[in-house]
Amino acid sequence: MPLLDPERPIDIETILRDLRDYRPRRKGWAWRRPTPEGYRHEPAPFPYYQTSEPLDRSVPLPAARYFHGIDPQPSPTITSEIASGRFEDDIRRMRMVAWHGADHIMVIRTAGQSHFDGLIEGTPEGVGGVPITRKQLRASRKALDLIEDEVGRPVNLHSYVSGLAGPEMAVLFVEEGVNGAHQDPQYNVLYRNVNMVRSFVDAAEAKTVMAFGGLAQIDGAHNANATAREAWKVTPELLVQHATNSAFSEAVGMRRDLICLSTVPPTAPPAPSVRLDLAYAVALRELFPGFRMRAQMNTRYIESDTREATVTHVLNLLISRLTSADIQSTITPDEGRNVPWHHNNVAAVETAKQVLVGLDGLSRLVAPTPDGELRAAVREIKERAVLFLQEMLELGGYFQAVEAGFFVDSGYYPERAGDGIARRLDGGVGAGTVIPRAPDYYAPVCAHFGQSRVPRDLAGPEGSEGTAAGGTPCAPAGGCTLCRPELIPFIDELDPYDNVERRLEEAAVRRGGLLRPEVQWAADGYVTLSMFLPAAARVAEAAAVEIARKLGLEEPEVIHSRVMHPAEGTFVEVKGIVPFGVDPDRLVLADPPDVLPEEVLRRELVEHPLTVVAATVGEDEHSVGMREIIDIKHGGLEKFGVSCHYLGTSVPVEKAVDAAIEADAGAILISTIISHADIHRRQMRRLSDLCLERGVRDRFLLVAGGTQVTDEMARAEGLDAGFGRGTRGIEVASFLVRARAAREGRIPGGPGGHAR
Ligand code: Z98
Repeated sequence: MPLLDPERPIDIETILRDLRDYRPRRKGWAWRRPTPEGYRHEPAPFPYYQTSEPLDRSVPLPAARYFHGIDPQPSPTITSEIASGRFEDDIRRMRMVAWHGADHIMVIRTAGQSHFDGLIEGTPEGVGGVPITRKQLRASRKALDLIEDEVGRPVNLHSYVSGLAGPEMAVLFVEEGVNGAHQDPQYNVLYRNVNMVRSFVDAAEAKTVMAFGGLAQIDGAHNANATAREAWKVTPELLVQHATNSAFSEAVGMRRDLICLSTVPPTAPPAPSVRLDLAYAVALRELFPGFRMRAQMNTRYIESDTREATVTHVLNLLISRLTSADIQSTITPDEGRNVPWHHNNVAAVETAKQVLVGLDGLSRLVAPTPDGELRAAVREIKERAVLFLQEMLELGGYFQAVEAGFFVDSGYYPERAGDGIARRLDGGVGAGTVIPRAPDYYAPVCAHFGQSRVPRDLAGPEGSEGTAAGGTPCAPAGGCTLCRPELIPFIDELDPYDNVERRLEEAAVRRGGLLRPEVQWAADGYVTLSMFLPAAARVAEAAAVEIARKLGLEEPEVIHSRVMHPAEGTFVEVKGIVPFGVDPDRLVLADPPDVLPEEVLRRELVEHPLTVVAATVGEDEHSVGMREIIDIKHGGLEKFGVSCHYLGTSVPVEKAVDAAIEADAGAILISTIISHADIHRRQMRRLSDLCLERGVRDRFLLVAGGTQVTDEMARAEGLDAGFGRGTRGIEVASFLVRARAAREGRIPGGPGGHAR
């Protein structure tokens, strides 16, 4: 398959071509490869202690440009949850997040899929997630195989194996090279009201298949946190839920190092969250050695404020760094107000990367105190969890405890609020569907839980149980889809209307060859407007919608509002659809500013020092523009090593020339803002003439700046350059360094350097 071209969008048509014959090239979960302690991400000048191998291609954090463009990847796997409803759009999103450092793509499945008691085929559009089908998985895995090559790191694909069709999903996932899955029978019982017996029997089969395929498993304990009325109170129960799924998984044959506990910091500010969350995180890690930790974000308290959500996530990441995380989840900051948007997926991944790298080596500096408040809190949570388990046992076990409403009760165990989710042993979806296996039951497959007997007529000479003739349990039957992928039936689209080809056609029509904004689906047209209105919330929200409508946005809708003061005003964010596109071929593109790299400027100015004399000339009292060009504060000439003599405002041109001669300067910079009666032009001409009269024109570079000045104008008046509104110090510095070097027959930055 051809490699992706980093300069071009991924071609969905190519991904979809020949899917029938596509085979995933690897199976099972891939962890990041850690870098040794003290590793230097060259040319970074610092050692790192909790990072992993770098990417071949990536988008580094914004501030990386001050650090030689480095992009250290933190140690934990980073998740992005992808859920637009259309897998063809999600594939592009997967590529974007992979470039920002995500290597675990968790595809949220469409609402209600956990109630399907079988697999679905084709690629219908989803609601609140993507319908998980063979074609969708195969296309996603194929795209990720390409993306892996592009970024130079394995990227794991993940979805859900809970629900009524858990075992079928597990088989599908192994066949299609899916690398991880949520699997927790308690999730079925508590949140989907699937019968308990059915859920645990299914889980045994599903987990066996997942173990065979080397998938990482994530449990569902965090859901108790997300649904509880007072989330911090369910911490003892969370430990019990983790224990139940982990023990069951190991008993079925899963490897401990692929069993990931979904640990979620239970609280968020204004609760004193770090104090509460840290105790739970420490208790969990102490009780579950050898298991992996998947640090889920707190979603319970996310509303529509992306700033608030981000701060909660940063605090969650602090907990991860103070304890440990093998997989670091990210929830998008817009989770509470939209189906997450592309750029918010990226924002969440960047938040995780930024904070984890920023906190690199934290535990070398601070460690939780061995005694004191934290220990007492940890002990208390553990004790409550043990008491919870004991009472479960006294009652007869897990099923009885569920019947008695033990779970998701918002009392802090052993307190009870009586509001737990009670289910009946003989109730729920799928009740009564579990039947004992016949004594001669034979499952002709490589991975299967429990008893399976090869029929006599198929059995090899040396036995009739389990691994029979041919070495695998399925060999007597001619193999199974887990070991012989050519046996997998591939069913393409079943619905002539609701399928990916149709959607791609519709998107092409919507685009019409034009560029349109998008956040979720190709060319969906959505943009966000942010505004402050000096009115109370209700009025401000209504006004914001009206303003958006008048600006021409279709379907305007308030997605966030925040009171700044009950009477003084409200900040409102509105989303709406732009009803047009623009033709990219007809855009006039501004040339990027032609500046030298900062290190080249600095080197040049050390090797060839430069003094400039600067003044606001004529009868002009404006000083701010010139000061910004000179002062180090906002990146003026001083920052790069230019020595500047600023003479002040209303300086006669003669005085500027005298001062330059006296200081043996290399350049004279004049600022001239007032343009009445072309005075600015006359000042420029005066400077040029005076230097010529005195015979010093060749000694100085002559530069003018001001809001009405242009380069052409300055040159026409005899100067070497002119700079207008919005000029930055680095542009002037680059000009001075280049022009002087050119006069001296040198190239700044050395041969092959930056002569442009
Ligand atoms: C997460 N964003 O964990 P439905 N099985 C388990 C689950 O935890 C979940 C599902 C299935 C969160 C998502 N978890 C919450 C153990 C969901 C989902 O029924 O298709 O929604 O199953 O990343």
